[in-house]
Amino acid sequence: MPDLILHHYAMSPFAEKVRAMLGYADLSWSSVLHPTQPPRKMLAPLAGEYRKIPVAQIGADVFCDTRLITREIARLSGQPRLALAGCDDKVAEFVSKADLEIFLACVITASGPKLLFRFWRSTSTLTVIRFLRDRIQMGRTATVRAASPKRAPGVVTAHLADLEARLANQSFLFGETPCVADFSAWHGVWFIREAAGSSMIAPYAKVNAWMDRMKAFGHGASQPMKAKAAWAAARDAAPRELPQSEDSPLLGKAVTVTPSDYGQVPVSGTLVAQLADSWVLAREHAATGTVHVHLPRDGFALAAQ
Ligand SMILES: N[C@@H](CCC(=O)N[C@@H](CS)C(=O)NCC(=O)O)C(=O)O
Repeated sequence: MPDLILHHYAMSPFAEKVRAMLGYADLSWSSVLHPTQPPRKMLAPLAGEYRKIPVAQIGADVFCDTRLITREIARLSGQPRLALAGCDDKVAEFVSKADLEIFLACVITASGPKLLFRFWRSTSTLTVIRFLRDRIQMGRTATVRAASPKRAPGVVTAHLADLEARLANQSFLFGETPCVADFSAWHGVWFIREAAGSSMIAPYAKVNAWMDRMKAFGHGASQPMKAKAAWAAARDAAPRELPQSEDSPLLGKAVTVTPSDYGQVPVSGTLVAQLADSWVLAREHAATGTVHVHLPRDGFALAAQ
């Protein structure tokens, strides 16, 4: 069985960032599909209350947020530049903008009747209604400010011009081989060109050619897996050994870790490690036994329960 299990859904841009990276890294993985909006009852025994997608699992370790998932792919593939820690500050700055401000502008720009029609064709009217209701509610409670529908296309065209300039003399955004930044930029433009079928990117020749190169990496070799088999994979494994934790008065205590941008549902558990880039919570469930849920520190808040 492959090491990595990805919990995702087809239309998720952040899941596409991970799928494309798995393709480039040439890793095989197991694919567990979940609904496009909560409740995600089959994911909860593993990731608790975490409400975003994707989530990755390696045995009894569960990784929330693509920053930690890409770190695991970099480790499994032996390609350090696929993780933020393996790149310089310029890459980190680019990724942080691409993964939030640009991503939201791409989604707002691409969302329209054509995308809704494609989504509706692949699902049901009820699912589309539930999805829209969920995302409107998520937008209302978000603390991060997304560009307005009027301003978002301008944010995207400025981003496309920036990508076009970066690609003038090189094949990928930060050199001749891809790094984590290419995958962070890929998922937003993938949503526009591939998921929504928009021609907005057509005038940008270098960006289109780069997108074709990114698309050619494929998604690696994946095999479908049922959620219950993923539970069993967690139950049959023990969480991996943790590195030395930093000191924290909350170690061993019941805590919550909550995203600070959107989808701010607190994830609960016992704090078992505070590491340089992440917090690790232990959780128990009859279906999975003990799992360790890894969440990034950057962009998340830790609190006593
Ligand atoms: N910072 C997160 C963002 C993930 C994210 O926003 N995912 C979207 C789907 S692409 C999401 O979860 N939307 C709400 C949902 O699916 O319930 C990451 O890097 O993984």
